Amino acid sequence: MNTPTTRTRDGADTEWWREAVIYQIYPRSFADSDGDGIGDLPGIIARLDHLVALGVDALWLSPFYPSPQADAGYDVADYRDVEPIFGRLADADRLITEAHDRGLRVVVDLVPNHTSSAHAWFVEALAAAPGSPARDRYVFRDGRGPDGAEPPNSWRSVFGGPAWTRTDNPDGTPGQWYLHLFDAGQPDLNWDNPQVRDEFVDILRFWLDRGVDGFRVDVAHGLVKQADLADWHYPEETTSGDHVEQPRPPMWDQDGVHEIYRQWRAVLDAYPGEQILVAEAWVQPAERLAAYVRPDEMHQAFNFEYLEAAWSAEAQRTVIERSLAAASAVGAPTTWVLSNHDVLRHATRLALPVGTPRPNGIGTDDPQPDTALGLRRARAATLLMLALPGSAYLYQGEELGLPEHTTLPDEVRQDPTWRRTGHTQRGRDGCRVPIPWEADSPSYGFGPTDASWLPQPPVWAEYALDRQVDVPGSTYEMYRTALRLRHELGLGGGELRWMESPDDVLAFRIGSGAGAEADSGAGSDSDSDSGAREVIVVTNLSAGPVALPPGTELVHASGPLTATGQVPTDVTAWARQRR
Ligand code: TEU
Repeated sequence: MNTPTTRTRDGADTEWWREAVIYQIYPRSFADSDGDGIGDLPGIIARLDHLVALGVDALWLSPFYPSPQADAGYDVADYRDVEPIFGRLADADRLITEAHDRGLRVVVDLVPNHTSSAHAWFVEALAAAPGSPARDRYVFRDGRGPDGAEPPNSWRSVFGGPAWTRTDNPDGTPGQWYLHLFDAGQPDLNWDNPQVRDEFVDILRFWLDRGVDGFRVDVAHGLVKQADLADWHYPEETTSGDHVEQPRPPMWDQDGVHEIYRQWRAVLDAYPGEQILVAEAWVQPAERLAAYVRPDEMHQAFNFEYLEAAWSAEAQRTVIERSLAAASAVGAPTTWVLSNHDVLRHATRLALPVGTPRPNGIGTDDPQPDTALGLRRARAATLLMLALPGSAYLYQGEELGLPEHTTLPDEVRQDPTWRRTGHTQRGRDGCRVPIPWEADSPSYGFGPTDASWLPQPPVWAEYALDRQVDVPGSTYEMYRTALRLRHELGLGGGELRWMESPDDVLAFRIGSGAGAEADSGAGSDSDSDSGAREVIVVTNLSAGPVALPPGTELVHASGPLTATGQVPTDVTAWARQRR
């Protein structure tokens, strides 16, 4: 196995990212310091101790850069500053310092596939003539048809509608079209243009110089397009890049992207410390995704195949095995993720009938998921995930067991998907609702006033952090204990070994170093006596309760065991060999 090496500030090879638990902060919705109803960087700083208490290793911040917010900040107008609604550049600096002071690493979001239409380059491109260098930084083309009135090709936006918008010439006549795989306010950059490449190297350095520990790379599979921009015939009903069909669509996962990441890796490696690149790439199968994390490219890639896996023992086992094999073939750590700002929260998703496709948002007139079932499965899924080797990503609010907001009034929806699909797909607002911190405060403690950019449902009081701290069995305390044990026992660096188990039950041993050798009686460290550093994980996806393996005792569980000490349906238990 080919293991890349990295250096820390003090010269040690810690490779923190191989087993890190990284917490995603969506700045609009985390904590609001000034009462305008939108979260901000000072708000995050004031809540950093929550992350320390929870026990994560790092945080990843979704974009906080100047932006018209056509796609909640994923439309960046200036990559080297802070959007005034989120604060100032000095706040970003302070956030990095304060996080570091608490032992937390900071990963920022880099959006290289597209800029905002308000970016100076795009404004310049619109004012420039067809064929000009300013236009060459983007993907401008003449339209098809007699008057160029048809889009240049058949591509569709991930958010619905055509992936092209026609421009007006300075004299008011219709002009060329520009490509946008997302919203019209997010024109795609032309990555064949050397200026674009130089600019992003410079942006990387700008944030590295400010002390960030890494970059989550947005739409990492989209930067390079097939040169001929060939038409693509979409299978029925497929407008998103989430599911890659065969043959590969001409706008996703082109081989040319890898050269870009090799260049970026060299930029990062020239800095002291261990900064990482994380690919947000909706690429399947796992082997194809693994190409993004070869030793000279990125460090990690989000494992969306895992996120999408059905809640069945077979699907879970298969995706775990495939993920581990694909990542280890290139010497990279596996990552695990169940929720983020783009998908239904897993406490709601897992309540949907097993095997149904993941809907893009849920609204009042849709069937309403069973909240209790969803939470029960979400807790079981989380405890399974946090025992797996590799790095795990958490999304703000999942540690409270937050469900999706499934009854948002349609008129408050802000995801461009809702508008661009002609009100057929509700989109992602339901997972972006501001976090409840205190049950009895205005906006549940999100900010000093009642203001909240998306309305919080009354049920948020039940989920508020202050209702869960020190409450045995609360979702928050379940996460906290799991993260503490995972850290103490080194589970993230452990080796997974499947055990015999009844049908529809997952069972495996996970242990680090000495503990993993416990079966053979090896292990000589003081705390490595037989099995002490090994956990036996049982996730019961069958219809009835199952016994823990003989000779084991319970360490942690996602829900109460039965009166006779069995693991009920939709519960994960962590046990250890009885001594
Ligand atoms: O998402 C990329 C992407 O293709 C999907 O996550 C997509 O947004 C989703 O499937 C729609 O259902 C990234 C960001 O995570 C997302 O928030 C941005 O909107 C998008 O890029 C554009 O920057």
